[in-house]
Amino acid sequence: TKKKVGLLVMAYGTPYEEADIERYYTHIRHGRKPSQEALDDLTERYRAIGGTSPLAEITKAQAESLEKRMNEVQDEVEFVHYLGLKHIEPFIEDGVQQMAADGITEAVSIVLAPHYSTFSVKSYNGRAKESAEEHGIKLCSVESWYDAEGFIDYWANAIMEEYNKVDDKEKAVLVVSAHSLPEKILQHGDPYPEQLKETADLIQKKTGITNVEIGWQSEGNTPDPWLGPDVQDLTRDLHEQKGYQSFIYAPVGFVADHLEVLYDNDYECKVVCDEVGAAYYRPEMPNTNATFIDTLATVTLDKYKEC
Ligand code: FEC
Repeated sequence: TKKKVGLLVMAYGTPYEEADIERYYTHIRHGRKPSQEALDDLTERYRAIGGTSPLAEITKAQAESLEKRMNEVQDEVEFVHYLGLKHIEPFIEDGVQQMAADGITEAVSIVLAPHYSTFSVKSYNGRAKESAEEHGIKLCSVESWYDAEGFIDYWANAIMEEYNKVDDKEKAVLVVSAHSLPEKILQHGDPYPEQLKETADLIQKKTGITNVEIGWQSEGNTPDPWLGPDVQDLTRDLHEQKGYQSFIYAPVGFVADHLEVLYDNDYECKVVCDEVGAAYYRPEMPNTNATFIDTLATVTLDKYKEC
């Protein structure tokens, strides 16, 4: 029988039902309860996309497909996946503990977010490493995959499907975005903005689209400054200054249909497009697309082999 190797698939997590929203939001806020107003606002946004987010199901399906693919493309070991979520159970620590309980001694991990930042991937990987050490599991972690060929191919194809619907291409613009983070990350040389720029450049090369802009979205409700321009402001400014009539939004910092895309892009950005009389387009998210999953499998296997 083949050796079993743990595949820790880490992702953000989402409330499973409305009653989970408060504790989830409190966890995101490092244990500080949100105000009633903030909680109501978030609950309304979940209601606007159907009550809860499809993210829980999609993350599960992505992890299962990744395990399947990693066992199809090699037959030296058997990868067994464990979910490890950042803000709700099964938490990262729960996933690692389960691995240990199942007798796993060696594992590889990947975060379902392409760009490295001290605020996101570093904290996922740090928690995973600490738990793995506690349980005596040897763990190797993927740090980023924002430039993986198949990832760029996925987005180039998905974007072209929308771009081809646009008649006047000179008046169309592609807005490539990721989740905003507090500007203070820049003081310590965080690679996050540079990695987003590289993803955008690679997509630009692959698609040949000339009007490409970088934007930031979904920023938090805190007093400190966040990375900008925000995608909504950017939409207004580009329409005013360059006369763009069609906006194609590629939220490449995310990999699934969830609140930050279904609300922040499909509702909030669309409102601005409607306001200025421009057309709104948003390519499909990667979810369990085969090219995308195959790319994650390649990146994760490469990490495992060099480990
Ligand atoms: O349930 C869903 O469908 C949405 C899940 C979701 C994803 C996601 C991804 C990222 N976030 C990142 C950073 C921050 C920072 C704050 C913050 C706040 C929230 C709130 C919700 C939320 N995030 Fe999130 N994020 C998702 C959901 N996020 C809900 C709280 C209400 C709100 O602000 O809208 C600010 C925390 C604070 O207040 O101090 C910072 C980053 C990503 C992309 C990388 C990743 O997926 O890990 C970075 C999905």
